[in-house]
Amino acid sequence: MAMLSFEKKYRVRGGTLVGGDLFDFWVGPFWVGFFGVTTIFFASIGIMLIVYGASLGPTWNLWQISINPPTEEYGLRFAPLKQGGLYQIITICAIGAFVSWALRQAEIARKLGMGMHIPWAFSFAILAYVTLVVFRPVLLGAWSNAFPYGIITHLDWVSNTGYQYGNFHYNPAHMIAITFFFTNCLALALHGSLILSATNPKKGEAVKTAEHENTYFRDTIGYSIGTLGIHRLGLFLAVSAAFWSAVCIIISGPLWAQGWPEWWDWWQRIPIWS
Ligand code: UQ2
Repeated sequence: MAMLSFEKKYRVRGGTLVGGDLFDFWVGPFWVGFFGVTTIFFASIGIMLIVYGASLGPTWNLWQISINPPTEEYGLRFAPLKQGGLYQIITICAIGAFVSWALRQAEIARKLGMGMHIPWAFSFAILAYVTLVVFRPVLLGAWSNAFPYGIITHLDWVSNTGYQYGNFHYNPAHMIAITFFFTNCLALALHGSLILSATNPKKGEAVKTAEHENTYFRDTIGYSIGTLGIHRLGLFLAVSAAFWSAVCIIISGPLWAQGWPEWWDWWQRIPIWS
């Protein structure tokens, strides 16, 4: 792969968190690093175990393949390989790969003298995943509460878990999470369309700058959040969506075991109504 002329300037030594300069080199365009090695390690084993699990049957239909967690009787113990043990090892590999990736991001950020915004933001995505497959199952006392690794089966899990609480849309934290997802979608639509419209003017015209971008929004809604501001807003909305997603599922069961519509009975019980 070709290296851009200015890229050499950024191929600097140092910034590693462990191992000194042991893995401080590049393979093609990719910086390796200790956590690059651990990412490849965990991801390779995890993927091979997924394929092995799929090979055990009963189907090769991509939509129907599923690696399932142990049944409830195994509680929080390790299960035999074919009774959910595979799922448990795959989950360890997944967390190992995700955390390795976050630390790789941190090392590269240090190497380039950047802030830690990227690894921190990614950590919220990891938090949401670990909440689903570790924290909540532990609080509920059985790994069986984790979601299965399959395209259709994980959708069925979401549906079943939602209906287990009557109507999940009445979960207040779920409401907040959804609102962040939708607002994030709006912000990215506004931002993406603004950037493309400014950088793709009519044939023969010069590319527009931030002055035009600011003016567009001041003229239409009387306010521009700014070029840095829109990215701060996007980061906040995305991280908040992941955070409240984790909250909405961790409280379902451990904190509230009835239907979510019933949770709102507190509103009917306010003394002021009587
Ligand atoms: C903006 C700006 C950008 C943008 C966008 C806006 C020049 C390139 C999209 C407009 C965004 C606003 C007004 C905030 C909207 C608020 C919510 C909660 C969606 O002003 O600066 O930079 O991309």
